[in-house]
This record gives sequence, structure tokens and C-alpha cells, in this order.
Amino acid sequence: MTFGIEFVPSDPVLKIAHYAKLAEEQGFDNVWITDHYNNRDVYSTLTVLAMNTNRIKLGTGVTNPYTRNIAVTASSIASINEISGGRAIIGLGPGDKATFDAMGIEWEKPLTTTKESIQALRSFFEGKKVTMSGEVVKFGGAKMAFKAGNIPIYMGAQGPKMLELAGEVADGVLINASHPRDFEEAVKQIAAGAKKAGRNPKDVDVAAYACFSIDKDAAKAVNAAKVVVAFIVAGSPDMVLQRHGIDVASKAAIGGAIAKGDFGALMGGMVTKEMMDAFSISGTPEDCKARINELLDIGVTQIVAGSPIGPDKEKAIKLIGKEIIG
Ligand code: F42
Repeated sequence: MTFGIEFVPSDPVLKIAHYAKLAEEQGFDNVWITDHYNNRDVYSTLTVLAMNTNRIKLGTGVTNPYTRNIAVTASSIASINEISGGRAIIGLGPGDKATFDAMGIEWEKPLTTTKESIQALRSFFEGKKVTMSGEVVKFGGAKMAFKAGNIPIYMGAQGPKMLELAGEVADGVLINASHPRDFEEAVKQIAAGAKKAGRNPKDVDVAAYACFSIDKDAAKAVNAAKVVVAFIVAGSPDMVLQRHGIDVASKAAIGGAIAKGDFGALMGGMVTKEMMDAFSISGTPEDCKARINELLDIGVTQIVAGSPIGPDKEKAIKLIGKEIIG
């Protein structure tokens, strides 16, 4: 098993560097930085992390092929790879529709765009001159002027077709989920894709990109994750809620409370125990370990501690290091 940690650069970059350094000291293998235009820039953040760490791998978690031309993405991540001494990973997903709506970007053919972008990225990383006339991605002889190195490509994916594609073409897959039930199917879909491409499914790193909250006090840990879980419930497809036995009507109610900024209602019982169980790994170190072991049994190979990590981030990172990675 490897252990990753996610940071959202809604915090200042130097603060994230402090946490990333601590995570490295505590034995984490990967740090993943999310990418949304309204937060600090993902590559500026990764550059600062590269300068402040020595061993931990540095990934975009995840960038997308719509806001930047994929040749520019190849150059950006190759620069991080050079600066960090070969520690870069590119995590790529089709992106977030709500963000693109705000930016005036059309979200067309997300699967095809991701597939063709990965094909182009591999060619750029191999130092090839890229000429492509895909359905979406087109290049007329583009080439990196410096050596990128062999940068692993991970996909952000949840849907069945995306997971199958990850099995076919990616080195790893970051799945936004925390419960074994969500991984049972996902692992099968990834394996099917790998087999289709003549690959060994074991060559694909399956990461649970989880909402994570740890504290010695279980109630504190759970409370710290409630708002994040509320956002997950509000954004989940009905099919996913039904899979966990959650009343689909609660989605609109929670969405309404979020829109009104009524966090009191969310904390006061709207976000139920069942929702916390379905959409987070939260509680004491023992609670978290029990869930992690269930995920590993199913075929998850990397646990990513995502937001909020814990009620006190610094304490939580140390607790994971001591009690779980230890
Ligand atoms: N998105 C961000 O913008 N920023 C982040 O930092 C971020 C982090 C992140 C971390 C982990 C993770 O799993 C996802 C993350 N995301 C982030 C979201 C990510 O970018 C994707 O939006 C998300 O993972 C994709 O969800 P999905 O796997 O459900 O894929 C969608 C597109 C879907 O509908 N998939 C379908 C499926 O079955 O898999 C396939 C749809 C399909 O086939 N589409 C055809 C096509 O070509 O695209 C369209 C048919 C047609 O002709 O139009």
C-alpha cells in the first residue's frame, strides 16, 4: 500500500509546503494538488513543494485537458519533473462542469478528450514530434524542446467507461470515493480495461481519493468532515446514493442548505451517520485503519487522505504517520 495526501490550494502555497514537508517526514509517498482556476495555480504550488521536499512524489490531482492545451500541460509537468529530480506525476481528468460553465468553456466529449490527451502526453514525454488528428485533439508537428522523462499518468475517474479507459491507458487511477461498495465495481472495470489492452491489472495503481478525517476523538473527526460530505451528497448521481441506501430526496435538501450557507442545519443532523459512512473515512485511528483494510482487501493500492484530513491538519498528518503508515 502507498499513502497519498491531497491539498487544495485555497490555502496559501507556503502553508501547503509546510504540510507537504510534514507529510514527507511522516512517510507519505505522494502529494496531490487539486486544479481549479479560482485557487492558487497548481504548477506554481508544485514548484514550491519540489523546492521544499526531497522524496515525496508530486502530482496534479487532477488537471484537465480543457483549460490548458495539452502541449502546455506536457511542458508544465515536465518542468516540475526536472525541478524535483524526477518526482512528478500527472493526474488528468475531464474536469469539473460547474467550473467550466463559469469559465465559458464547453464540456464536450470528456471521455474522448481525455483519451486523446493521454495519447498526446505519452508522445510528448517520449520526445516525439506529435502529429495527430483525433476527434478532438489535433497537433501539427508539436515537440518538446527539452527532455520530459518518464512521467506516470494517472486518471481522475468514477464512471464505468472512464474506469475502463484508465485500465487501458493509465498508470494509475484516482477515484473520488471512500466506501468498499464503490470500489467493488470500479476494480472490475479497471481490470476489464487492462485485459482489453493486454496489460496486467496489477500495473494500474488504484487510489481511493477519499474524504478523510482523523482524530483521537471520534466525534471531532466526524464533525470536521460533515461539510465535505454534504457537498459530496449534493453532487452525487442518484445511482450512487441508492447504492448506499441514502434517500435521494435528501440531496435537494442538502443542496438547498449549502446554497443558503446554513451550515448549522448540515451539522445538526442533515448529514446522517449513513452518509458519513458512505462518503468518508473518518474517526479514530482504529476506525480509519479498519476501513483502509477493507479497501485494500478489495484491490485498492493507494489511500489518499483528502479534505479535510482532520480537525487539526498538522495533528492529523502526524497521527496518520504514527498510527497508520508507521
Ligand atoms: N476535477 C477538477 O476540475 N479539478 C480537480 O482538482 C479534480 C480532482 C479530482 C480528483 C479525483 C477524481 O476522481 C476526480 C477529480 N476531478 C477534478 C473530477 C474529474 O476531473 C472528472 O470530472 C471526473 O473524475 C469524471 O467523472 P466520470 O469518470 O464520471 O466521467 C464523466 C465524464 C462521465 O460521464 N463518464 C462516463 C463513464 O461512463 O465513465 C462516460 C461518458 C462518455 O462516454 N462520454 C462520451 C465522450 O466521448 O466523452 C460522450 C458521448 C458523446 O458523444 O458526447
